Amino acid sequence: MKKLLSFIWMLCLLIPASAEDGSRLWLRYTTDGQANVTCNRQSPIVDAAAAELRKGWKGAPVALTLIRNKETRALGEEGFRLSTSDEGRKISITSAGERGLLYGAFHLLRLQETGADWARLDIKESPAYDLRILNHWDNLDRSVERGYAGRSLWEWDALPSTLSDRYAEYARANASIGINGTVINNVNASSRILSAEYLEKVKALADIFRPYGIRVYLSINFASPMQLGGLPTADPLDKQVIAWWKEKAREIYRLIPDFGGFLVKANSEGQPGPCDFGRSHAEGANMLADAVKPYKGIIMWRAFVYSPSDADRAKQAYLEFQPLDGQFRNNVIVQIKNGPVDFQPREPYSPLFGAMPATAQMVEFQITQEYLGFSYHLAYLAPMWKEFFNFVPHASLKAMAGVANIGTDTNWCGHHFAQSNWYAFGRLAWNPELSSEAIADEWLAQTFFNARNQQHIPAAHKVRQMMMQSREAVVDYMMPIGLHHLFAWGHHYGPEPWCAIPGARPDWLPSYYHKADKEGVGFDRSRNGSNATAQYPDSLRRLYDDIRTCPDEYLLWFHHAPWQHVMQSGRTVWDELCHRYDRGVQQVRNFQKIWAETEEFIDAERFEAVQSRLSIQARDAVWWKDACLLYFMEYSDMRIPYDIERPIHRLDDLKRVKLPIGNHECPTEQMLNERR
Ligand code: GCW
Repeated sequence: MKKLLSFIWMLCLLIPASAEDGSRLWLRYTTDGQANVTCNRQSPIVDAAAAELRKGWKGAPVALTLIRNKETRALGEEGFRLSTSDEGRKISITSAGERGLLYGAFHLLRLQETGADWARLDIKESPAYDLRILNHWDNLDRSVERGYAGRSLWEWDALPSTLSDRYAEYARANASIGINGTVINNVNASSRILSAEYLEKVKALADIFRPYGIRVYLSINFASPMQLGGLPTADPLDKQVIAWWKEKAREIYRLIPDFGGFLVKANSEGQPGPCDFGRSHAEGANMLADAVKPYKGIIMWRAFVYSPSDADRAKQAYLEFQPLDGQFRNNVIVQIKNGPVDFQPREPYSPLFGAMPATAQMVEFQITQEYLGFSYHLAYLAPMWKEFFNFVPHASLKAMAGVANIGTDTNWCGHHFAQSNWYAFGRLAWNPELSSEAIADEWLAQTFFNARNQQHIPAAHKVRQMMMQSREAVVDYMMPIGLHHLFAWGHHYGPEPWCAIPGARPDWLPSYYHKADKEGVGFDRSRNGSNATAQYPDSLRRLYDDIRTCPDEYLLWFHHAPWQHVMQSGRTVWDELCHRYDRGVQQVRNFQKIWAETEEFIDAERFEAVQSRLSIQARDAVWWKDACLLYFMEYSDMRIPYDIERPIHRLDDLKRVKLPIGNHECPTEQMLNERR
């Protein structure tokens, strides 16, 4: 028996303390828990801050001080001052609010992990936005719309009595990057979420998230008064409907006093909304806003609306919402996707931003890679979001939302590098002025490399470069120079520019967007076409309207360009397409090489996981290139330039490829391997 016990003990010593499976995200620090941390206040949030420092801080004693003076008040409840004195032998974090101390603690740990020197620090930070929020498209059956990382984290059947450890881990990870709100259910919402049974479950989650400074919000179904309350109508001006929502708000706030409010997708893609009753979006939003107002709740009302009847989908959100400017209550924020169509690899910004000066607006980014290779492709999205801020000043917005890429996968996001997008979203919502490079460096130092190890630095540098090029590479091999929505019917993973389904909604087919014919390719949105350019401020309108001045990246978004048209690059449209598709493929090949070089610095488990996804990505890039070039060649009737890699597929074969997945499913690796 003794022998057996000592054998088991030996085995335990051999097994590493924690597998390198990505489950620790960017929070990989460990110490002996001896850090000297003092606080002048105790509360669940301050305790969480102190616990975090005890878990990971290796330096001098830290004093967390909650204090309301002129300085801390100016930084706000979530801001903090982090300073050192006595040559770094004393560290102080002060804030007017408990959450400020929490964010200060995480900031200090980040400095440690990224190799900063804390001998002489004096940092003041406060977030750019009061609301930095994730949107989960999680259904109550635990499927996740556009989720590629397993199932929903929320174990609805087990809640509220059984609480997964991952709930607190999730909240902690969010707090570490400053996220302070979460909408936990899909915008295509089931009205059941508002039932008494489910609200108890929501309350259980809210209680776990609260010590990490995170508030819970819910997506609601506008027809809930009918579906759940049995009323004959959901008309926002109906007295009974108004009373129903008021009572519902009261019920929610009784359970969750700091409940954040509602997110609403109305009259969009078949969801019910005020327009069903002849009311406007503003009337619908305002009715809900009044219901949550007494509790300081807010309404995030989505502007993602389009119908098959109108000419140009890219114009519709603006046409519907711009005339409503000034009609919304002041606790309503209109939530707008970054681009006018739908989270494509590249879109111009949505012209609705800035067009409603009397209305609060917020941007919705998509962290989950619905249109950028799911969790199979490495695409670091910070550069895409920064590109948006080149056009829309961040100060003109009220808040930032991101559609989450989180699920039950051990590494949370499916792809180890997809974690960087969750991370980057949080960091940018805190400070949109951070550069994409700086965020990538931070994330890499905390996740993969050791910032204090000189040998790691060149490898980290190359991987950062790879991240920086990755989104552009996806644009190149999927949809360069303004092409968009060339995706397969039924899912958004692979290419199907030829897709033709008899009777399908035209705006759900690729040809609606690319309009390839013998003359050329692209959607004419100039004044000769749909005139979507007129929705932009004058200087941009002029730039985009003229095919000679329209930037190459947006050319086929705004113009139906002749195949022979010479672009700003000096190449014809056809040649440029060929070059971009090829460049995308070559870049992914290069990513594989860069990654191979990191092998000696990275644990085998994560190294191999990333390597295997990069090889899928490389094959997918060729799939995209061959499919699109061979298809468009039938119209251009031109040759693929000789310096470009030849296609390895035949168009007929590619047309037969069908991934056996439903609209909201993620292919397995096996499916992708067998596809060819
Ligand atoms: O992009 C589309 C997605 C839908 C999504 C919708 C939306 C939640 O394909 O899955 O539904 O956008 O944003 O409402």
